Amino acid sequence: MITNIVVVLVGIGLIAFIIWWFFANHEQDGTRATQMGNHQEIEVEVLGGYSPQTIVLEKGKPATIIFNRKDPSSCLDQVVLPDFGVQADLPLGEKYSIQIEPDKAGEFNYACGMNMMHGKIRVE
Ligand SMILES: [Cu+2]
Repeated sequence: MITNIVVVLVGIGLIAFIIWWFFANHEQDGTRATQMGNHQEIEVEVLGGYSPQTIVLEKGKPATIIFNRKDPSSCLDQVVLPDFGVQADLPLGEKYSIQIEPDKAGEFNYACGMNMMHGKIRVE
């Protein structure tokens, strides 16, 4: 009986920790693209999701996002950036660059082909 209660409490603790971890990650400010004159560039690792989850681009400067797909799951074999009219197949184990023109400030979500994994682009 006591053992059961302990197991339940440990379970609740673990779940609370996972939820906290999940939301803590979401609150990150985002990673800024590297500025190279009139161009900017940032790499996003594709492994169980998108990392960094939020990338920050400077408005009005052409940007290259380099997706580095390390995840063999077919869930992540496609990336869709609806606000930028991009839909791309990501080769496994290779870097794949897409070019976008972030000419509007704001937050833009992108996702895998099934809309299950999400990343965010903040333009400022
Ligand atoms: Cu998916």
